[in-house]
Amino acid sequence: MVRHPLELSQDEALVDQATGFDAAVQRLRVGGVVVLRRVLSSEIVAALGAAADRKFDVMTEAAAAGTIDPQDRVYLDQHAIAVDGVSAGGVDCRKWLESVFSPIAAKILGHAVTSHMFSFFRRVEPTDTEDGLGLSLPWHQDQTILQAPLVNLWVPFGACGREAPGLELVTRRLEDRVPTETTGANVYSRGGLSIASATVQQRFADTLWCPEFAVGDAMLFLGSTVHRTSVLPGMTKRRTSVDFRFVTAA
Ligand SMILES: O=C(O)CCC(=O)C(=O)O
Repeated sequence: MVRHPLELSQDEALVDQATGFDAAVQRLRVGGVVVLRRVLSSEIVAALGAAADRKFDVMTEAAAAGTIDPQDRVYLDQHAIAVDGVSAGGVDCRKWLESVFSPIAAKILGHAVTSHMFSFFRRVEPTDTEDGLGLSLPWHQDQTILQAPLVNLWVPFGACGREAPGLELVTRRLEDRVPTETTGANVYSRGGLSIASATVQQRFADTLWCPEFAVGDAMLFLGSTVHRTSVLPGMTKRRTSVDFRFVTAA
């Protein structure tokens, strides 16, 4: 596979090495996104995935029993569950993700960081389409939704981008809010949070990137980076992943 300029190889990507850390920060500053190849061990990724699956099971049972919290129900209907309260091997997932990746986010945001409650484990099926159930997220900027600068850490728990849905991104660092539209197509566009595909094509067609991911890869992108779920024809597998947001600490 040809290497994209906004990715770091396994050796470079080790976030506890000064060189990998600086290179990741540099790529984020230039292109708004960096993919860190094989930065997490397969054991850790499997533990995170199993922890997410357990909480999906608990939430699904609670929904069936009518005991689920109404907000959790809204998330579950979007195939998402909050990262809060999930542990893997006795370790709190939120704290663990913070401990590994917050130095990069802090450097980008120029301040100590914490994770935002708007952080989710997500299951995306190849049958999730923008015009149908609305579970694949349309073009958007996270910053428009949270109304604050942030860095998104996105980690899939299995290979994706080829057989399972991935993510498509604009590989340009943007400072401004890209205009949004309000349509009835899905939960994002109903709230006026989605960016029209025509706008993305007009302004950013030459910068679009749909990375393929292997187990252990992680991606970081800025709150201003325009992105969407990528469901391509011929995909057959479900993807489970975490999208985790770093914001400045109070
Ligand atoms: O995982 C996905 O398909 C969408 C995630 C996303 O858009 C986000 O993390 O903001």
